[in-house]
Amino acid sequence: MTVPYTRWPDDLAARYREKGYWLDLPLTDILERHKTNDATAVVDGDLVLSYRQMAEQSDNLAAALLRRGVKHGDTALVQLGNVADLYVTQFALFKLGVAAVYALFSHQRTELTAYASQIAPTLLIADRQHALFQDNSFIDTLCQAAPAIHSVILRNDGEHENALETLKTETATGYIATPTPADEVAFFQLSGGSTGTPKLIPRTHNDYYYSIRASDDICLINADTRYLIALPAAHNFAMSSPGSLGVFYAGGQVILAADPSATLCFPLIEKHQVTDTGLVPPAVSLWLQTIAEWGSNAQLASLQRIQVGGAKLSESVARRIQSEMGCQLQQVFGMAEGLVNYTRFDDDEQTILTTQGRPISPDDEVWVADENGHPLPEGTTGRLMTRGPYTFRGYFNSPAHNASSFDSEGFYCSGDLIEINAAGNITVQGREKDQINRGGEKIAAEEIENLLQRHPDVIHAALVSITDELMGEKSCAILVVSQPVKAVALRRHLRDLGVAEFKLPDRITFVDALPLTPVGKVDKKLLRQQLADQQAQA
Ligand code: AMP
Ligand code: DBH
Repeated sequence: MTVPYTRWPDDLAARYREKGYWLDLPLTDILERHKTNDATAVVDGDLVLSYRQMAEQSDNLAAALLRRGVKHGDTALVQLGNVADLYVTQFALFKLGVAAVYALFSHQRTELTAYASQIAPTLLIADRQHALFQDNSFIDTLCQAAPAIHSVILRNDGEHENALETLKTETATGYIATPTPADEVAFFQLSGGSTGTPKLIPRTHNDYYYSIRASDDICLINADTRYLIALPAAHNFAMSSPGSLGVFYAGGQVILAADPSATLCFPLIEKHQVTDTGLVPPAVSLWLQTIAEWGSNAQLASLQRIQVGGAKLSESVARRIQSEMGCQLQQVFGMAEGLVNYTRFDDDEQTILTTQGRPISPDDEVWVADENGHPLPEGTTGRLMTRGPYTFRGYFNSPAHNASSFDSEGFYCSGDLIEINAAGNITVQGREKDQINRGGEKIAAEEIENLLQRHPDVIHAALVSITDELMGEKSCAILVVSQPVKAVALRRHLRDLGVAEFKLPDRITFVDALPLTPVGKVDKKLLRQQLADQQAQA
């Protein structure tokens, strides 16, 4: 069975092929191009993997999974952190034609169960080093939620027949890859989302491969690139803008870091002579702070370019990058749903410092709509609407949500409020979707409100953003309770239900009743205003 998804209409698909965006090549081609290359592909701590080794290990893993009954057209749930095995696994699954969800390492029970129940995987690949997989109890729960799982492969699980380490080293003889056709789903990206259940984004080989090749041109990636991946490696930014796949396409080197802390990253940059990296704004601020404290940026001498995205970068921080880090800035405004905007390195300074750039492709159609879906004139702020050769056409199995996220011509409404200037550069002005952007990590308000409301003492819950100097935004839960309950107890309740730590409310406050709009919805604008007033007084 192939994974169902909403396709591009024939006329657009024909156009994307004609223009050379869609090459009808599977993503396995990225590795195929370099499979006999002995140059380093990935550095993961002491482990150094060449392209040849990555090609061999992914063949081995694919063949071993095939012997275990995993087959073309299946789906998989994978949770691996910033480790070389993530890439070996990804290429193995591309080769097998298995569409996977690559969950973030920060994801917990709630997220993994939600993904598994949506895609009904036959295969689970995870890491014993993750707290959830230290014993088998959660695996049993997952298998109940997703009874099709028949193979469980674990990393760091000793030396037995189902350990990832065993599978990737069992030599495959004569294995031949059978990726899904290039216009089929290669894998699922994760949406930051705004709904109770996390949504999945089907990405095809054709669309994703185009975004990667075109990103390489814009981001100046080549075989000499040494790219530090310090953000979650499975995130769309770190995977494709240009990310690991962009670096592999060009034959460069990926250097992995477990997190973006300066103490970890600066020595790695120096040791491996890193040339490029991608960061979220709070990480940039922390790097600048470290440079100021140490009075030196000498360890960053090899760093030529830094990409910043995931959340809005302030002009004041942007200005400091060139002078204090000694490298060029590229702003990136992207989304796992598709559309990615970059400032270009030859743009004027004002554009680089104050805009989030312009789309990758001449065929990215981006316009600004008012609340009724009508186009607004240039220079006015409104809703971002887009379609194009690598922007998805619908979330997986979500007809109701799709009906409200797309207009009748297939334009996706991202929920961002933007302005487009005369030169076509976009500035992100705000957001309409019910989401908190906590330094690039997205929190769907409804997901956390639902979980809070499962606490016996919570009657109503609203989650809204509060401004934070370092993170840009943090989250605040405003609760109506039936009897006094401590904030620690509520956080424990959320942890017990199992959600990513970054989704726990940073602040919790209590009110007698939530304010409502005239139509009876919770008035979040008013709540945000009230919290801002309180912050201003404090
Ligand atoms: P996600 O849904 O997790 O892929 O996150 C995509 C969203 O992140 C976008 O729709 C924006 O709201 C936000 N975003 C990404 N990059 C930027 C940026 N450079 N400036 C402001 N917001 C951004
Ligand atoms: O925030 C994002 O999702 C994002 C940011 C920069 C993204 O998906 C991307 C680049 O590709």
